[in-house]
Amino acid sequence: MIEWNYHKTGALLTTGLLAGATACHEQPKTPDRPNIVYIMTDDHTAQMMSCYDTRYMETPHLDRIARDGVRFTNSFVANSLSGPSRACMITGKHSCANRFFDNTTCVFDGSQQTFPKLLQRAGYQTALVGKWHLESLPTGFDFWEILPGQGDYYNPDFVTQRNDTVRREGYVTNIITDDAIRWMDQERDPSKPFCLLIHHKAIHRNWMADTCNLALYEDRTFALPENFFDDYEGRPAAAAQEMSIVRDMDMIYDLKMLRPDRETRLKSLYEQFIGRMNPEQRAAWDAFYGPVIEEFYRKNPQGRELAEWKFTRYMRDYMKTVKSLDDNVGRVLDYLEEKGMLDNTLVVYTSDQGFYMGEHGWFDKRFMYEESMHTPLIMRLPKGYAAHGDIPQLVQNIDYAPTFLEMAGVEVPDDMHGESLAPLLRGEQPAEWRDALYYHFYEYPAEHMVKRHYGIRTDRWKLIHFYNDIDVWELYDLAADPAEMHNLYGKPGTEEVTADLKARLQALQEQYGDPVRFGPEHDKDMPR
Ligand code: SGN
Ligand code: CA
Repeated sequence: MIEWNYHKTGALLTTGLLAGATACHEQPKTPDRPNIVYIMTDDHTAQMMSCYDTRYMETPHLDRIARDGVRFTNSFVANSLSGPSRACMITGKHSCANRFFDNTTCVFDGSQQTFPKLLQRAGYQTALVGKWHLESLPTGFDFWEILPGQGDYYNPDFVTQRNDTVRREGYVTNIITDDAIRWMDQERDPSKPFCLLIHHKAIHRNWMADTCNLALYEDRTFALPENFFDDYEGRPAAAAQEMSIVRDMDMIYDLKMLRPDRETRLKSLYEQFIGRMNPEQRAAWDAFYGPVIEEFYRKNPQGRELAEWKFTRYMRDYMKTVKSLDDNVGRVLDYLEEKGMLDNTLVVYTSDQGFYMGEHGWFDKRFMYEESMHTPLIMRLPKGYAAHGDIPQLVQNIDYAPTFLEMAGVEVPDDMHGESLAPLLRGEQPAEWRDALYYHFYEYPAEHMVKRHYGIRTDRWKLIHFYNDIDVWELYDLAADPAEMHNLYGKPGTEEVTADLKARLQALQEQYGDPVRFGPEHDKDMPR
């Protein structure tokens, strides 16, 4: 089994897979109805969590979840984009069934079955605070308070349950956490178990840190990833994207090099964002970025030097934004501990997808390639769940809904596509576990110009079909080529594995009811 785990510290986690597998011992009793605190961030990739990867930054509070609980080393999404990922998670179904295909044209049908509704019906108190991004208003929650669309980092607006919009003073990651803790502490019905979704805006583009973290990491420099200057040979869809750090990252909007006499495509959007700041926030922002801007325009780097400069600034801004997340996750853990609730609560930390930190020269996500199909998934388990350490099975974000339901003692509906992870969390080694994952990305033509594609990933192989205005297959041997640089499709010697993967891909499409059948002639079946 190949684990999505580029640079892990062997020492950090013990492989505790067998913890629950001591056959002669009685299984510890799992609690009947644990609380569920489901923390999800936006675009937080495993490269930027020290429990997965030690090259870049320290995330001590997230590491605490992994150290005390479990770390999934083969965790993936079904469609690497915010709205679609959220729809997959909340329904336990692939996009073809929940009908939320992309961020730009879809409105979530809130009358459909979701796990919060099923938990609520079973007597759980349910709440959602933060990013929602499904366009219709939330259903199935006793309490909710959401950011409109992507939300803002500074002094964000929230849409409340009364359907009014309230502007709040402060930094978004702190406010979401304050409100989540306030709900647990003062507003919920303490006689009932609860399920709380804390869904952050951070670390979404354009990576605006809290003023108190602006000065951090300024002494850090990073080597460009080996494939930063990828030539995309044999991969025309990869060549066609618009998510290159060198070419597409905006000097002002993304990298904050604001100067009155410079214009960039996204400058006015950046001005709106910083225009939301109060005088103290703005003064701290300008005090930090002013000298960086001055130095940048004075030195005027070009070519490779400019590429390195952009990559460095991107990494630092991203890390500063993660710092607030890590600290705020620590606050939630401390609160649960202080109230004596940790042992009766499932704490989940994940992201709506992974992200490129310069691999292939990119930022953003969307592709079925590893960095963006993978998503971090760590959990602290309620007492009685025996798993500890790494869980290597192939899991996907459609699995969260059935997992929460099974752990809450609620029957998992047959039409959910996901598998409950509860057996893995009990430390069992199920003889039959899925051996392949299905993926389908639809948002094209659109921002970043990643073409429509679907595919299958097994523990060793990945087969992808890019379609719509292109008809290209890609095949990767992840054991030999984890960076997915060599498209083996059509190469002599791969006939058998290709035929096998195509048959399995088609079987998955049939299983999930996805109408695609290998070819542009089927585009008419697709949404839009
Ligand atoms: C915005 C960003 C994109 C990003 C999408 C989707 N552009 O449109 O870079 O890919 O969100 O992200 S921006 O100019 O508005 O920042 S997602 O995580 O919500 O799916
Ligand atoms: Ca996202």
